[in-house]
Amino acid sequence: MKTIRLIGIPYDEHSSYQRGSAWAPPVIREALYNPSSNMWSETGMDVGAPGFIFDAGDVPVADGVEAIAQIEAAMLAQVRHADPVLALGGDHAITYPLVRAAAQQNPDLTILHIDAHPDIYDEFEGDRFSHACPFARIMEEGLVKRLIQVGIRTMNGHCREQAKRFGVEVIEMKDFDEKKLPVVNSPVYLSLDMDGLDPAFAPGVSHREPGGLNVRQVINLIRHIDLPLVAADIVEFNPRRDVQDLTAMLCAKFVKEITAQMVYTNREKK
Ligand SMILES: [Mn+2]
Repeated sequence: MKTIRLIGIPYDEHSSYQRGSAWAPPVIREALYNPSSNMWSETGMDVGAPGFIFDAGDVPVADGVEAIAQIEAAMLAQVRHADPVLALGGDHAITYPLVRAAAQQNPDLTILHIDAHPDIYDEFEGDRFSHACPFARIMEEGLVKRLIQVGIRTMNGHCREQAKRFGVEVIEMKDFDEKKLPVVNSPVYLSLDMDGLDPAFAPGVSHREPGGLNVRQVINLIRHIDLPLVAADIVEFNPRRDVQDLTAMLCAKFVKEITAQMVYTNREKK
């Protein structure tokens, strides 16, 4: 059985509106081990049992130009073990270096990206590494085979052009159909932006965008991945905006469900 490597990336320097997601990793860990719940995934796996999760701790990231390279190096050190890696952000800017590293181990990745926002601006407020830009950098470099975005509800003209230019498969929230979930045909990187959920379920985000996914729909999207889920991130949880730990507990639930899906989809088949 594969052990899932958990790393925290406490980094939010490229947030455009509000900082605070750098505080998330220790808050998510605390929620994960909160005695109000248990460590069982809904699939019937006790992901708290020995051998399921190896916690590699938080990556020290300095502010400034070296940060992106530091995050990539830290992720590379994890993916080299050939075990699935789950990264806790941090803002969405971390996904670019995380995918750069994951792609070195897995050249044909499909990214399943759950978000209110396409995060595909060429640049945002003069910042090409903004949390609004990671998927432009990923697609420019041809790091992945496919990018599938789900839950999007903030498309503007520029981002629509960018999506077309890069051949992104965008499932806007207005068109989301639970009976037609995206089908993948290569190993998967899951990028879960907590603002993809409706703010009623996940208020602890910087950019609250009404009209989003519910918790069950996101779990079903995770459960629908039937090829190896090799890496994932949970980003944009901002503890400063949370209400009564609702979003912290939700992140913890996703850690459990993603871990279980990683174990299941990377199992050795007889
Ligand atoms: Mn977002």
